[in-house]
Amino acid sequence: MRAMLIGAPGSGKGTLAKRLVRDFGFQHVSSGDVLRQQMADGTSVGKKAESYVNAGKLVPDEVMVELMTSALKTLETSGKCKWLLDGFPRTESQAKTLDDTFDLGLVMHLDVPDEEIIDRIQHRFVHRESGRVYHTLWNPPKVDGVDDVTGEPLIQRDDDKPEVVKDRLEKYWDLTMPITQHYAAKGVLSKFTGTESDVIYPSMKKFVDGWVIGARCTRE
Ligand code: G5P
Ligand code: MG
Repeated sequence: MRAMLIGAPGSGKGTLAKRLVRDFGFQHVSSGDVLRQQMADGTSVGKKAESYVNAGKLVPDEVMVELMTSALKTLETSGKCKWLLDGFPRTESQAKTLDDTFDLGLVMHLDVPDEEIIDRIQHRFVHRESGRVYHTLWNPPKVDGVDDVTGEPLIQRDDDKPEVVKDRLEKYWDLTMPITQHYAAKGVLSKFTGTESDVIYPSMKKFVDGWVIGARCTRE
């Protein structure tokens, strides 16, 4: 029951993960959310990561591997082995280290064109504390500029500035996209191509429905 979403920045990983959590009860583990929480808490990892994240650069592999495998081990120790990774692994080296610890049963590759992504990210606003994501036109908050749940102000991520988004997309194509081959070779990769999450999700849901029937956590 260990699954993963892989896709470019802004391809809709967080948006679709939310729906998969609602429909299948996955534990959502987003590396970006984990890092932003560390940064907000001012931990030593957060301080180390801040300059990389804000500049759209990848945080060093050894920091990410330690952070994410320890988050996953904590889940597994409490009996939760139905999880959905979002944003990790992002390099060949991260993927190999993850493989040494856990077997992923399903890797869903979101394939969304860069032009669509650049347009979306300009309209993205987030609630810093919870990570809730909005789009001013496609998924607006009930009240302009304010989080639906807490009523607190929404912000734009520092790494959503157009020049930083360009760098993030380059990193994706150079370092992350190639690792889909790693999962294709293992026979666990499925690709979902499109420009609208509302169109991608029904086929993704159907696919996960079929996968869940055959998948089992060893602890369940
Ligand atoms: P993150 O946080 O992992 P990214 O770059 O992977 O960041 P991001 O930006 O969070 O991904 P997403 O989750 O794929 O994007 O997309 P989303 O938020 O759901 O959707 C984007 C916007 O589009 C939202 O406003 C949403 O409402 C809207 N939207 C969704 N669907 C549609 C649609 O159909 N139509 C329209 N019009 N809009 C839609 O990582 C951040 C940083 O952390 C570090 C790096 O520095 C990274 O840059 N990091 C790592 N570094 C090293 N290794 C790792 N493993 C790392 N993980 C994170
Ligand atoms: Mg995200």
